[in-house]
Amino acid sequence: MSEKIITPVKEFAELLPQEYKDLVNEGPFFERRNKKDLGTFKELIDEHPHCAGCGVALGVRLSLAALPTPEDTLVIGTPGCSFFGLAQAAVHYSNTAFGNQNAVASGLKRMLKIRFPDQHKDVVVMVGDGAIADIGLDLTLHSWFRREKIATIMLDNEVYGNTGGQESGMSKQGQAFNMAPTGKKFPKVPIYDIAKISGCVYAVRVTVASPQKLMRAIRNSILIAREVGPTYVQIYTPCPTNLKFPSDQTIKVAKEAEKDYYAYEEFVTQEAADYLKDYES
Ligand SMILES: Cc1ncc(C[n+]2csc(CCOP(=O)(O)OP(=O)(O)O)c2C)c(N)n1
Ligand code: SF4
Ligand SMILES: [Mg+2]
Repeated sequence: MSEKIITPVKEFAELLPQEYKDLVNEGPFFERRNKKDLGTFKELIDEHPHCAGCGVALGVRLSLAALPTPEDTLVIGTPGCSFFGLAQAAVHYSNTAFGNQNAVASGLKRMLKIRFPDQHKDVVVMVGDGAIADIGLDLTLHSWFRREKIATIMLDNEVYGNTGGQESGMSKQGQAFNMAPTGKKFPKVPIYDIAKISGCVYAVRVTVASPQKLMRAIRNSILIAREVGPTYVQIYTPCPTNLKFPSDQTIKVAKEAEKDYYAYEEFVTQEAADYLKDYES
């Protein structure tokens, strides 16, 4: 992407709300950003519609701030709470029919490779747990089996948040919701473990309570997907509205989960580790 592409034509620029002018003028483009830079640049408009204390919104913000080259990144989303924020972020974004994200991302990645053979164009799927573990499971797995060079990021709030609280394959056993009041009868679907045996060359499980690790995982997953193969990052992004905890407790809930079933884990093949070492040196 060139600066020309993100700069609106004069007539249109005058009509844009200030929030969008800020995305253009103070967005993340062309400069390397990090966690410490959050709040000093504009990666998402302030009036995004996530609930107060939303773990998904935090996961989206940290992931966007960790993109190695936002100007050359295409984020693919699907219905779910994450797409509220993503659709209003300073990044190229395309939505898909629910669950189709990895199929659409595969096609776009191949098309971008043909159109820009000498440049890296990163295609990054950023969607909810229901989109990956339930309705889009077959398309996700087949993109990994085919070794498509895309990064897949799950924002795991352990529920269908966007539609008012239905049980997801990633919900915890025993957890009850507004629209699933009797409690879940089986454990979380082990997508992280499935990723490791389905073709992913790099996989990480992390929570929003560890922003440094999270951002490193996002960056690594995107760099490795450029050359080596599919990658997967699963982020625990607790939802105060549906899990019914106070909205100022999100980090505490994530921290507690880290001590229990959401401890940090990383899987990397030798080929991916060597690639990363060469890239950094
Ligand atoms: C084909 C299709 N089925 C169902 C829906 C309705 N729908 C929209 S979002 C959603 C659940 C999203 O859950 P998840 O992927 O976990 O994301 P979250 O909202 O929790 O972030 C559902 C079932 C839809 N839009 N399209
Ligand atoms: S329902 Fe949950 S995941 Fe969705 S915006 Fe609200 S807090 Fe975030
Ligand atoms: Mg969800």
